[in-house]
Amino acid sequence: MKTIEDIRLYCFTANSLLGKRDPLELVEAQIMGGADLIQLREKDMSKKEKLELGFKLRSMTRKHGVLFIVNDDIDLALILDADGVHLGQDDIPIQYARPMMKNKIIGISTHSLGQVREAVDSGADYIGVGPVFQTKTKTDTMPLVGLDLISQIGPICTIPFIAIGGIKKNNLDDLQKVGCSRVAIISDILLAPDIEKQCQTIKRMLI
Ligand code: TZP
Ligand code: MG
Repeated sequence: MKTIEDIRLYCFTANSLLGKRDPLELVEAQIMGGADLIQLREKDMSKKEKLELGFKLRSMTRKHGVLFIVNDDIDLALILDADGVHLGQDDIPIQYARPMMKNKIIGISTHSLGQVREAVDSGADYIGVGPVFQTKTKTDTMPLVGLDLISQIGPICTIPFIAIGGIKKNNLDDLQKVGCSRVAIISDILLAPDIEKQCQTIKRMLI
């Protein structure tokens, strides 16, 4: 099983980009293409629907040795025996989440250097940083953080930091030039004509 240090390519369930496609097939294609982690992120499903999908994802990710993280919901993460939970700035604060999650992974979304420091100090296992670039996938985003913030994180951050928001095959080089080779990608993978191949290409570019 991978650890959070191994993460290069952080992937997602399809959420609003699903269309008529089978969510499990899309996840499997991402895993086959080299996804290191799958996050269950479904904003329009009920908890019961997320639970049902989550059980299938747990068994698929376990079979392939890929990490499985649940967005927002600590209760679902625990019921599903996920590897961890991902919390935003408006979700349950980490000091309340940690006693329940114990040694499991807690990831925190951050949008500024102050939030990065706070997340590291509070014992987060990794952080997401973004939105780096313009994105249509999440509409309630904070202002863009840009490559400038990413370039400042490396020197002060002792845990893995993962760039998110508008990350595409075509801007990976720019990100890597400012010291970030861990990326979370939704649309550039799930809207690609061949998801598995797109993951392979992106994974190969990440050093
Ligand atoms: N958090 C900040 S931006 C974003 C999330 C979940 C969406 C990223 O999606 P995409 O399609 O990779 O820009
Ligand atoms: Mg959240």
